[in-house]
Amino acid sequence: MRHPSDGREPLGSSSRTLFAAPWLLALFAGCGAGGGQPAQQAATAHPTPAPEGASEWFVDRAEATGLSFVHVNGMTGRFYQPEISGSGVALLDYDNGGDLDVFLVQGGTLEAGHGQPRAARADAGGRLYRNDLEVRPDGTRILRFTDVTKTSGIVARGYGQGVATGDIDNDGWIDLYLTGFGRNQMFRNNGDGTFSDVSVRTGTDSPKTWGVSAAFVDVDRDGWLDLFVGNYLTYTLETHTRCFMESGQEDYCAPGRYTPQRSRFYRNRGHGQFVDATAAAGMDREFGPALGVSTADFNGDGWIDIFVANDQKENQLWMNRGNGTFENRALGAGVALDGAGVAKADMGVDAGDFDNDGDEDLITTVLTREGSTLYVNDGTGRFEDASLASGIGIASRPHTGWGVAWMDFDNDGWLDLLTVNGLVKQDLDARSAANPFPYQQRNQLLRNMGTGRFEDVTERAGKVFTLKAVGRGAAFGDIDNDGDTDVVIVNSGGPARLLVNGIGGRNHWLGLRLVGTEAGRDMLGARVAVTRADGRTVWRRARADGSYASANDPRVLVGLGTSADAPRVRVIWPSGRIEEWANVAVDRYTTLEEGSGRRTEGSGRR
Ligand SMILES: [Ca+2]
Ligand SMILES: [Ca+2]
Ligand SMILES: [Ca+2]
Ligand SMILES: [Ca+2]
Repeated sequence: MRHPSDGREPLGSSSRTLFAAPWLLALFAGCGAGGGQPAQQAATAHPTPAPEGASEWFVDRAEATGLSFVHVNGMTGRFYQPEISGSGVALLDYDNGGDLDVFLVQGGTLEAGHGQPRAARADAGGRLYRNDLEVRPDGTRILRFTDVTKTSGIVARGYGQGVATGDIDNDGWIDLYLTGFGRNQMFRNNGDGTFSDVSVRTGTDSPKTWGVSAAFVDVDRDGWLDLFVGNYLTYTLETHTRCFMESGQEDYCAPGRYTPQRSRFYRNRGHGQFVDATAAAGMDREFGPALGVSTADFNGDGWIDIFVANDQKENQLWMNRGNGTFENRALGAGVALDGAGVAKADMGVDAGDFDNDGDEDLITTVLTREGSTLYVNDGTGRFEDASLASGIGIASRPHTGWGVAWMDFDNDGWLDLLTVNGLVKQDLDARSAANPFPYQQRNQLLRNMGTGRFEDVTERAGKVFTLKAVGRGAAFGDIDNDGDTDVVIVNSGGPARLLVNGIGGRNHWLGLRLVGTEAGRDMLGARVAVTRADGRTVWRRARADGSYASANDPRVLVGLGTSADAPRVRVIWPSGRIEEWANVAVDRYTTLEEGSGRRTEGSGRR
């Protein structure tokens, strides 16, 4: 258990012992004075008293906290393709209140002959919920959400699919991008609780496309976030094709029945003005039915790359050449197909250093009987399929996976895997009058044992993991600011769930928000090396993308196990600048601002 006083240790002389290491002396030689003092946020040192159900690892608190969202997929038996793929969710601090608010993407009802999909109800469209988290003096956390969609000015049009978050104009207020069937929408955050629809003005509305997962990423290091949008299939209700299972039952078609749609890359010319640079970046010729997008520096050259997970087609690994263009090296890198040469139905994806060797590894979620794919990076951007050796392949075979994240749910310093599952082919045994569209499955939690192998701990993860639903999007982040990762899940045609973590707080943790000097925004793509007193280092990065059609907490949460010593933190900013902070307090969130640390030389690797 963590001690109440751990978070209150002042930054003091103990840190100087770190300077005894000769290599550290070399690192800090010539550094200016005044650096290395991180800006402390309000201490969150008090352990959280046990809430109801705290003996369980995860408890669903959606309804109890006012997150009362029910997804509408509009299934009527006509099997229109977009009905099966929605939708996503974003965790974003839109009001800079210091806690994560929630945007949930809504579907609707699709009707042929209307050109644009029509909303199912007057209150349809995505919903924005403000987090009114209250932390009482005794440490009790009261989590409450208020639906602020109406006053926010966000009017989500059409049949929604996904969401991405990023501050497009560097004004310190996070902006919102919604993908959907028929058009996408960009909403600029006005900083006063309201948003303006700037889709057309920013040139990112992309009419007649079917966008799913998107990611903001500064690919050219100019300080402005660019935008990659993964598009799925060329499909209209008018050209809809009927497909049947072997049993004769009509169902949704496999993606191969339709032509993939070209994904889009928009370059931010500055101040949130975008230009379609898909062709200029060299991304216009190779594309597949894209469902998942994850951005990370896969070969450690300091330039952020883009991985695109395609549904039953080869994936793309867009390696950033550093001159505004990309090269798809997926085949040579071993991530176009799985280790057996099969193009699986990749849907969700996440990049993270699960084996703590300093490079970004990949997980993709796929169809039932295929088994998720674990691609292990050798440090140079070449990958090996370790799905079987890790145990992940076998464990995930019963599931059709969507939302996924490398998340250290127990804060032991090893990234675990949570996958959100739901079928795309009907489970005819479960079909009934009450359940005419039986696509339900259970979610899964796999614990990283630190040996390269994973253990299925779903049965121990809480009652919420016994429920079956049609899981799709999932966003991961610390929604109650208590130092462990919580999860918001969208279930197609069902209620959203808020899985509050009740186990991570048993270990120590480090919470970092990485912001830019001028922009004051989250520096997506920044890499962090956290070195503990015993010399062990873990690498993490600030990211909002990954999972499926969703946007995660951009803060970096690092599990420290039983170690309460203040670690040393090195940050590699997207600009290429490397800075170090000698000791950063544990069990609380600290904001590290670019330019306020000790500048160091060195590469992006250990
Ligand atoms: Ca903004
Ligand atoms: Ca690795
Ligand atoms: Ca773990
Ligand atoms: Ca939490």
